[in-house]
Amino acid sequence: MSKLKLSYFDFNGGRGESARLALSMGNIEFEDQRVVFKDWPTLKASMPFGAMPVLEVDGIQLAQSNSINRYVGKLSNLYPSDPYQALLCDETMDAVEEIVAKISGTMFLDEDAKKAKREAVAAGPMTLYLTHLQANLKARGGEFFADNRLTMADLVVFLWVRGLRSGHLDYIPATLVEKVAPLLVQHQDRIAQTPGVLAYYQNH
Ligand SMILES: N[C@@H](CCC(=O)N[C@@H](CS)C(=O)NCC(=O)O)C(=O)O
Repeated sequence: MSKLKLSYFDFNGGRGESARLALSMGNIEFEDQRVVFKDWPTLKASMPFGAMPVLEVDGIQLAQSNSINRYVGKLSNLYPSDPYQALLCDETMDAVEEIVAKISGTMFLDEDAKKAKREAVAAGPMTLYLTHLQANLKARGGEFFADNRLTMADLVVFLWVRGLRSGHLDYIPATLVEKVAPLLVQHQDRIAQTPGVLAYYQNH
């Protein structure tokens, strides 16, 4: 088994959380490097593409959250082996990444510009993405996004929806998901009750 080290920021969310969660659910041993924000400026240059998550596999650094998600999903049996089901899983994860990137792009705007941009994203693309993900979930039986079982796609959507509903993102209404995609709220609640997810958050 390869030696794994996952580096990501020290909070229970964001692009690196799905990989940490999946590795733990799969009982895959890894070094969990949780970077505190004050250390980031000195660490940034040591990361490929200057960002995290980064997964070291036997000392080789690899980046890009969804590439990491696919890899750890395969290790922990949370990624479909059927090519079409894998496509459904990937489509879901990439849709979330696309909309997450629209919000991270506002992080360092001044307050007025941030408010205007985030309100526009919430009313426009975010509503569209939530609505479409909900329609996909419904069309696939209402429980899981791919493979009729829990996969990385469910973990990624669960974490994203949980983050949106926490109200921690200024100018994104915490009630948006409930309003436009109530099935995703039910999905979040159900995934949160999965034994492996429950066990992980008892310790984190
Ligand atoms: N496309 C990359 C984006 C990575 C990214 O932007 N990560 C953020 C945290 S979620 C980051 O490292 N931000 C700090 C910085 O860019 O200095 C991925 O999917 O992993």
